[in-house]
Amino acid sequence: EETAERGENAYDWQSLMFLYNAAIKEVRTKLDIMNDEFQYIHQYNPIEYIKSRIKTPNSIAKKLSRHGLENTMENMVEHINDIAGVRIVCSFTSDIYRLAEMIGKQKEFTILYIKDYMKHPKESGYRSYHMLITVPIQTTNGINPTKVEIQIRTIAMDFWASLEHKIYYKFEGNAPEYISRELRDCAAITSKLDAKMLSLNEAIIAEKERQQSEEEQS
Ligand code: 0O2
Repeated sequence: EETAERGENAYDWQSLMFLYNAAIKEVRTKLDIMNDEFQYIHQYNPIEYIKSRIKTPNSIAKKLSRHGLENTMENMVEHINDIAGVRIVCSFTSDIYRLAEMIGKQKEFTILYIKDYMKHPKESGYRSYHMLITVPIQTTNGINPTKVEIQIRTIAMDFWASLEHKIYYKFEGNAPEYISRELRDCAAITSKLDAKMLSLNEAIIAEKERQQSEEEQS
């Protein structure tokens, strides 16, 4: 029965995945252009790298069941907001808000919501800036607003999140308290590292400006 159901819905599944893939392409291109503009204004590239992925059917099913929802295509489209995911890894915490502002100004993007886990870190220690947007995808059937979750983080935040994700998955959410505590400690360390790197960068910029004005005066 399950196979028959999947067969009937194969076309829908494929066209949905086509939309999510197209949406990722649109977002990545816009971000590339934004990075170039940023280079032009601030003389450096804030984006270290961009990763994108389509959530696997298995991971979608798991998330639906975590939310107590039946594994249907309707529930998936309605409730799973990160089927198309784009992750922007940048240099400094200040870049995150600059990039978020630039993304917010994109006319083609509609911002559905923002979750600022930098201002309000999660219980786990997770920090990141999430934006849920829709991008219009034009097909022969018309315009399809398609959801993409954009996560913006520093390298340090990404380092922590990637490792925490791996460790925590081994316990399927039931990690012993001392491990969760240690992970929260690590999050605090990465947060300190981000703050130090940011102030170091600011000091370097100030020093460069001082040297330049000295050169101009002599
Ligand atoms: P994966 O494998 O990364 O795709 P939720 O509350 O999670 O059920 P929602 O609304 O999507 O639903 O939550 P949120 O917090 O806006 O975004 C969830 C995503 O953020 C996760 O996706 C992770 O990518 C990331 N994330 C959130 N919290 C943590 C955390 O504590 N540790 C790590 N490493 N990542 C986190 P998925 O689907 O859970 O996982």
